[in-house]
Amino acid sequence: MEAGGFEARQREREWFHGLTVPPGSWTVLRVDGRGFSKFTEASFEKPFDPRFSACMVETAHALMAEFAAPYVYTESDEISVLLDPAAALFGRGVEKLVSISAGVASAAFTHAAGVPAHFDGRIWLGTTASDVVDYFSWRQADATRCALNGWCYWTLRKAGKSAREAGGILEGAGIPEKNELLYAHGINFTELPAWQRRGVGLYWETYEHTGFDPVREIEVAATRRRVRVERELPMKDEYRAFVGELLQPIGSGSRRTR
Ligand SMILES: Nc1nc2c(ncn2[C@@H]2O[C@H](COP(=O)(O)OP(=O)(O)O)[C@@H](O)[C@H]2O)c(=O)[nH]1
Ligand SMILES: [Mg+2]
Repeated sequence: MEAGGFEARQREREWFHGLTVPPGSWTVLRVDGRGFSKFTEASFEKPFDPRFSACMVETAHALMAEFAAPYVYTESDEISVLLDPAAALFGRGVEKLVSISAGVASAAFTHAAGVPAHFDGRIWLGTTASDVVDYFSWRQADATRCALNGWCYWTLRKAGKSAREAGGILEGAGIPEKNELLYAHGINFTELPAWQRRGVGLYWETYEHTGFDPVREIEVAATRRRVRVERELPMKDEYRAFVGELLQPIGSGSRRTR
């Protein structure tokens, strides 16, 4: 048997390796904690724990750095990482993007939390900036829905209801009933911390830095970039406008070249 042919046939069996994200498309990688309902019950406060949120934000940071992401959004146990359409990371390879995002998230979270945890990954594709606004608006609505459900469920559990009873009470209950349930237990949903109801956004902001040039012995002003962690995101139309504004310098013709 000819050795070169053998090699090529083995490579051919890496069947999905040629699968790529279409060039120029808007890509969001979303990672989600695997089995976190159970995992968080053992190590974190229910329904929300600032320590858990801090671990998620640290994980979001790591993903932002690895993928040079212009925007990263985290809610509950998931993180959405927006890629720059012009960047063509990892040759736009689907296997690479999915596995590296899940791998980075698992390592970063495990490091932050001190207990082993892992994430799955998937790819969302949009064709326009407006699709991306829809996407993040969709995830934020999910954050609000999960926060309301989580608060109701754990309020009932802490009031002595079993998992089955709490589930039964919430099944078929609408948003007003859920708000009233919380209110009856002294909780005003709209006054709960914004990060729980709206998620947390990470984006780049520029700031002026004054440094000292030791050669010329003068003070020099420089514009630098740093990551801003926004725990007080706006919601609904205001959030859409906020995301739209972040996308403007990316989506326009003036795409950054790397
Ligand atoms: N204790 C705790 N749990 C959280 C927190 N944020 C999210 N979770 C839990 O993470 C789980 C995420 O849901 P989902 O991904 O559908 O469940 P999974 O399939 O078990 O990972 C839910 O059970 C949430 O209650 C938090 O701040 N504290
Ligand atoms: Mg999960």
